[in-house]
Amino acid sequence: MSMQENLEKIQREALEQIRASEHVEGLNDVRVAFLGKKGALTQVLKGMKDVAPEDRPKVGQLVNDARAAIEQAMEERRNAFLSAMKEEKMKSETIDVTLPAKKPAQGHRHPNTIALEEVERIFVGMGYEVVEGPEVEYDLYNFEKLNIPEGHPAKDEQDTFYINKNIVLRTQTSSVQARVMEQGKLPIRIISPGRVFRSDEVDATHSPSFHQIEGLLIDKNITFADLKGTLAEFAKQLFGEETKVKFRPHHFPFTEPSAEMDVSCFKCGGKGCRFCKGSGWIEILGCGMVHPHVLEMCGIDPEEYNGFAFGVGLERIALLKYEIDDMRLLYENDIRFLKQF
Ligand code: 2U9
Repeated sequence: MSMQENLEKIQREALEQIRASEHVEGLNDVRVAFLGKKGALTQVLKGMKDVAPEDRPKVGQLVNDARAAIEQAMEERRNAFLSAMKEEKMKSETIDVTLPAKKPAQGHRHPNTIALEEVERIFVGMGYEVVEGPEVEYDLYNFEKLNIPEGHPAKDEQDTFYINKNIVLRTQTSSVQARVMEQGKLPIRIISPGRVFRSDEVDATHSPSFHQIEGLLIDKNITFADLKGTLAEFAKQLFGEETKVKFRPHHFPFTEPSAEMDVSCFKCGGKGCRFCKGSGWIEILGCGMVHPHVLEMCGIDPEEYNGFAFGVGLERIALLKYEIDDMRLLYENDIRFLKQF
């Protein structure tokens, strides 16, 4: 086989393999096989020393032509691959602007927050101010000034988290109100919402940390009728205009007389159902006339001023309003639960 025939054969084979290659990497193999250091065409060049000197320019020219033809074919095939890949990419990344947009996930207020804002709205509407205070509190404000002295059974009952002998995690937000009374600006009309702590085991109705809203009104000539009127109005705004209230005598160290208030069941209207356990009434809050000794200890003259106070559990309101049967749902923050509100 002449040198020329050999070159033609190499070129034919190379072009054939280029046509048959299916991707850019395949082309690279062809380049190595023909144009590489040990490639077929390179071998021919190495054989030039055996070619007669007068034939060398011609053979050289033929080798160069073959190389150029192979390189050009490779370049064309490569470009074809690249534009096919580009087209594929464009197709897969196409955005269909006619598709309906996805809604961004929207946050929801926690049921506790909704209930709190509702209670605040009602009392602010009656002229009350919202006051907050420290969660870590002196024994003095949490117990002493609220008529719960050392050794008082209420102090043992409420299993308290002690920071040290004199400092506790507050068990009630009354401590805030004791602080406000001490400041001596009268009259007082406040509610104090906030987190409180009791060393309770977790179950469907208990938690070591929950929320309270306590209210306090101090002025001249306040009577139990004022307390009843205020809390009856609160109940109506919270549970509906037709809501009735009932007061049962109770005992708290910081109020005298004291009572618990029930509301007529807003599910059955008082007839008795599963929700109110057949009684027609639902217990909702504790209240009473502020004990004269508490007024005295907070620097207010009980001969001149008196008032009423009440306390309500925020979780209790949220559970009732939304008919939730387990308090733990309010603390777990499961998004599937929260997004229902
Ligand atoms: C001062 C004087 C008296 C606040 C009151 C209650 C009755 C009461 C409980 C309801 C459920 C707490 O969340 S709960 O466990 N509270 O029953 N709280 S009277 O009395 C005060 C407050 C401040 C200076």
